[in-house]
Amino acid sequence: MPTPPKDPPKAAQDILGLLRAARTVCVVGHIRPDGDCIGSQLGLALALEGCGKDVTVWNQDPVPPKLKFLDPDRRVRRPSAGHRFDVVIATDCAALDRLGDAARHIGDRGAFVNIDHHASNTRYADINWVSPREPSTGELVFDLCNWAGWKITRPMADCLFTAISTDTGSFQYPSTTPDTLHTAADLVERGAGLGRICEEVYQSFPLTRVKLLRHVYSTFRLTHGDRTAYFWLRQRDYSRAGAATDESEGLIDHIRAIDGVEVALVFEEMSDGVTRVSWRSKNPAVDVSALAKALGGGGHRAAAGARVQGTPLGVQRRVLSAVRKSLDAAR
Ligand SMILES: [Mn+2]
Repeated sequence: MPTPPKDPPKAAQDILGLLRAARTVCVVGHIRPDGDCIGSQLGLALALEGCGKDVTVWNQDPVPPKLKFLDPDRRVRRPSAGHRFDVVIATDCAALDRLGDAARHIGDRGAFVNIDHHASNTRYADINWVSPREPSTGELVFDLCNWAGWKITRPMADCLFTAISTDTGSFQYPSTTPDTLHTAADLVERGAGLGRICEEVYQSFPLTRVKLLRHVYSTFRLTHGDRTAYFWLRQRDYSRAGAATDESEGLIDHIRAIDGVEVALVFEEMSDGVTRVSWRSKNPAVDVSALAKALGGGGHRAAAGARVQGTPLGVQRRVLSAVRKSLDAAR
């Protein structure tokens, strides 16, 4: 059964007006793209190509191997200089700096549009359609297609289903709503290959990632009366596993899943002396996006991240003490 129609908010109406008049459109996404980012970028790009637009899809970082099946024609390219676009659309991107290199090459444009679901979104564009109630940007793109009357083809359905599935933890996170499930069902009816998608995204880990996981299981620590779990990923852990840095995505879920753990954390040593911190919260009273925001990052109540300057131990102390305060306040 199709999702009952909602009315487009003003921002979505404005976006549709802009797109109707546009000839050239660039769809940009965030650095270290995840399934929601790539799925939303490609789903929207295919929709726009379907109605005759000249579409460019840019991401500073490559499509992760497990998502390559969504982009057989290699539409996602590295940003480059010397382009002019009628409309530039950022999908799933909470802040301008998250666009990385792409931000430098989208200056020559008619209008800039921001379609996102992060509560921390800084509303950096000319038109900002930010809907934090949605568990994924993919659902916003789905709604946009329906309001526009664009046909959702099978490849688009694959992209949008992947976007929704990955950002809801396969429909497990509490952010998942009845609408999310209706939308997912609608996409499967339109041909989204549920089996193929799950096989590619969840059942095809490279051995190098499993070696990283072995590191996680053998080194994770519990603290705060076992309510907090965390681990470190240092440069040498990646080289020992032979893994690329983007293979750390999702490792945090393995410690998040421990019974009794309310907050899970990953500390990642970046090459530039910065520590990348990721938070997950299973306690609705612990808003990790607030903790991330205090350190210059952002995200959602249950999943957030920040890049923090300082010595590794110093960063760990600051972060864990803020988590402890938040857990104490949530009692
Ligand atoms: Mn997302």
